[in-house]
Amino acid sequence: MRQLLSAPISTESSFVTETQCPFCSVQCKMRITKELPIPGSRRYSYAVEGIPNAASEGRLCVKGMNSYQHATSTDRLLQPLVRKDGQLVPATWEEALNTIHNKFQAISKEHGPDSLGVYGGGSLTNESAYLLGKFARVALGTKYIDYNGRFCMSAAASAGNKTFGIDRGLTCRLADIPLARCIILAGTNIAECQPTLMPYFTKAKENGAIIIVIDPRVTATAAIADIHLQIKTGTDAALANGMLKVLLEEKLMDEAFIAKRTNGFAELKEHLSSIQLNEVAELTGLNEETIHKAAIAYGQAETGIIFTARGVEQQTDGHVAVRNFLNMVIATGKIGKPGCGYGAVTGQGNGQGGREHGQKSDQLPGYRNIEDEQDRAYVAGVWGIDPAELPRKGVSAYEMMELVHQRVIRSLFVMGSNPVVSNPNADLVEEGLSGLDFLVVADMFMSETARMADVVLPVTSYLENDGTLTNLEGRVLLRESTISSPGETRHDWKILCQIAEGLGKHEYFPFHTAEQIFDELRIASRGGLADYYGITYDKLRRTGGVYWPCTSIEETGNQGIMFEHAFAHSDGKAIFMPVSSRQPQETPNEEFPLTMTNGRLLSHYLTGVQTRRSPSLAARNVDNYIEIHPKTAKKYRIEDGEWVEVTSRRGSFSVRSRFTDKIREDTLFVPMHWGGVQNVNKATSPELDPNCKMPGFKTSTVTISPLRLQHPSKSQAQHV
Ligand SMILES: Nc1nc2c(c(=O)[nH]1)N[C@H]1C(S)=C(S)[C@@H](COP(=O)(O)OP(=O)(O)OC[C@H]3O[C@@H](n4cnc5c(=O)[nH]c(N)nc54)[C@H](O)[C@@H]3O)O[C@H]1N2
Ligand SMILES: Nc1nc2c(c(=O)[nH]1)N[C@H]1C(S)=C(S)[C@@H](COP(=O)(O)OP(=O)(O)OC[C@H]3O[C@@H](n4cnc5c(=O)[nH]c(N)nc54)[C@H](O)[C@@H]3O)O[C@H]1N2
Ligand code: SF4
Ligand SMILES: [Mo]
Repeated sequence: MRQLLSAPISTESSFVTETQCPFCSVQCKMRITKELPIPGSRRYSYAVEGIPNAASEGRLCVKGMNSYQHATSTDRLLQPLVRKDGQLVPATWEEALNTIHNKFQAISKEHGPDSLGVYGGGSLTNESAYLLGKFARVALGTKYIDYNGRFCMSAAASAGNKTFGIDRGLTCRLADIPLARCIILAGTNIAECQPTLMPYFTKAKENGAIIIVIDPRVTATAAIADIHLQIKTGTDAALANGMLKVLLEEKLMDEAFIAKRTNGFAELKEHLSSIQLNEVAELTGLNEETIHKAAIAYGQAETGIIFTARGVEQQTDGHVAVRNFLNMVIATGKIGKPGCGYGAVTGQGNGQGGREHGQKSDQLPGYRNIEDEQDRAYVAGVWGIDPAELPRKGVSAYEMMELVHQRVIRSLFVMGSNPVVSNPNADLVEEGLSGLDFLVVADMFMSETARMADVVLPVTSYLENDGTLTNLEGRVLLRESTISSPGETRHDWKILCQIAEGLGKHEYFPFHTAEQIFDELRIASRGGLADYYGITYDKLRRTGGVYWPCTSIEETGNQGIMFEHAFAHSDGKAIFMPVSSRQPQETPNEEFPLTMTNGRLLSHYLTGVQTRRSPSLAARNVDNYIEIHPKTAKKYRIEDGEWVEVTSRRGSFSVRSRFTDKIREDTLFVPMHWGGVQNVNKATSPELDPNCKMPGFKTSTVTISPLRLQHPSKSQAQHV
């Protein structure tokens, strides 16, 4: 039998390759050099340097600098694994693929095609993401496909669609940031999450911009703020109402813009008459003067940009909270011109492209709508199938997990995600996944989800796989590989073609290169909102990146400022929406008196599967922790650095306490990068935003207690 992954991965003994960081949405370009072994040693040395490109301007953050480490780690999965007698054992590709074909066919025959589910991710290239959507609908014939981007971009994307008629992360260029005179950073921690973008903001500040940060914590980003609104978690919609009220009262709205370019202002104005600033202050835990000051700063500035990210969006009211910030943007006319706009700060490397081409349950490529007859007919035509064969819309990512739990979905195919850690209410998700008839996971590593699988498929990493990714600006970038695939790893898209072939669907998946898939994607997206038709690999090589929409080969692509003359709704106008200040959020009570939020650290990425395999990154934060204000800790008799059990209505996890006065006293913060007993998602809320099905990750009520039972300490003796 073959050896399991013990040998170092066998790529070239030395190389110089130009690639893109596999982590966040900036997609910094870099050059990695693997050098010949030092004489007498078996260890290679690697050098990493940033390559200037439009977004990163040659910068890299600590994650990018160390991203070669996981990709070249001996922990990489190098051959397929199949579960036999309860154990995952090495197998040939033939055996793994046969097992998948037989199981998928048997389950589909017995329970119908919708008993098969597909779960994708925003790290996949556009080519793999596109093919995954086609794979679900054409090869498996299931309506159940969704992806981790549901937890990431769905609130902002749905809000952008409703207000502007289109969703592209930034409506402006990064180059507009230094031109803005006021910048609002709402629930976004750029300094840790998109660190190479920070110089754009410091430049803006040097140019005299006022920076307003809205965050319950004094983050590294808040350190550059002129005004920090240290808001109560989950109350951003109310804050935006307060700011809108001030803008209206102080006559800082752009009446000409409102009249010419928007609809629905009368309703908003009427709604604002019921808003009282003192009530907003009460709800948000802020003081009236600071809200007033912040609104005036934004309203009086000649130019301005509002950014939102997951702090505002991962809430049960994420959609309407973003729409209320968009109300501010269009009420002041700060859009469609230099130094102005809105940015939903996209998360994953291909968080933008991954949400455009059909991984989402209700979407077809090019942002087409799976329930729209014309869209169905067009895509069915490109795919060579009868529109009637195309499944209808399925359900969102967490709802899929509920269907798994209810055994409506009997088999799941996971590509590019670690759902057992990243879903809310993780205990239920784990219980559901462990009851599946058949679980397939395609990954580079033995993630927590892969460990539960019946078949694990080893995939190539960003170093070895060609493809395009669309960064947070909406710029499509080509990432080409010169490195051969280690062991028996295969590209995601290749695996999809091979499974489809075994299911008798070869004619729909005849691809030999990523470029061939992209060429089909171009046609499938043609005429859609996210039109990639005019983008080719050749053009990407020549230009270094092209913004979508790009509708013809001759065109250079939208240059980055959107909505200069019209919005994307049929009448060209943006739409206001009145938003209530009192949104249904989990509220503290006697049993669960504290509000817990969560988020990210500089050195780890998402569920940590990759960054924990990078020794330089892992060493920076070995274990998870909970940020707690010392005054709150005192009330719960918790000491700095001791183990704490955190319990919500869903479940419990345990982490060490970390005292900080940089957080609100009524709020706790836990990083999201750990699984197992340290997984914050054992306690997070699975309540979904009704508009976009985003879970309310960022607001959960909990109680905390020190975990001292096994190790009685002196302090415990004093307290108990
Ligand atoms: N280092 C690192 N970088 C990453 C990632 C990573 O895992 N690690 N992940 C990438 C991905 S996929 C994503 S989606 C992005 C996420 O990027 P961000 O959204 O910036 O990251 P988070 O830390 O989740 O949340 C941002 C901030 O929201 C605050 N917050 C919490 N609750 C509230 C609230 O109710 N209101 C407001 N206004 N703020 C609140 C938190 O305190 C936190 O500082 O980062 C990307 N970049
Ligand atoms: N509590 C809480 N939970 C959250 C969030 C939060 O802020 N708080 N944020 C949510 C957000 S915004 C996100 S984006 C999700 C992310 O949640 P996940 O999708 O679970 O995140 P990752 O850890 O990136 O998991 C990706 C997996 O795919 C593998 N992988 C990476 N690249 C590839 C590839 O190219 N192909 C294949 N086949 N596999 C690959 C990695 O090794 C890893 O195992 O988490 C969500 N969960
Ligand atoms: S993590 Fe993001 S900011 Fe850091 S190097 Fe990678 S792409 Fe750039
Ligand atoms: Mo994300």
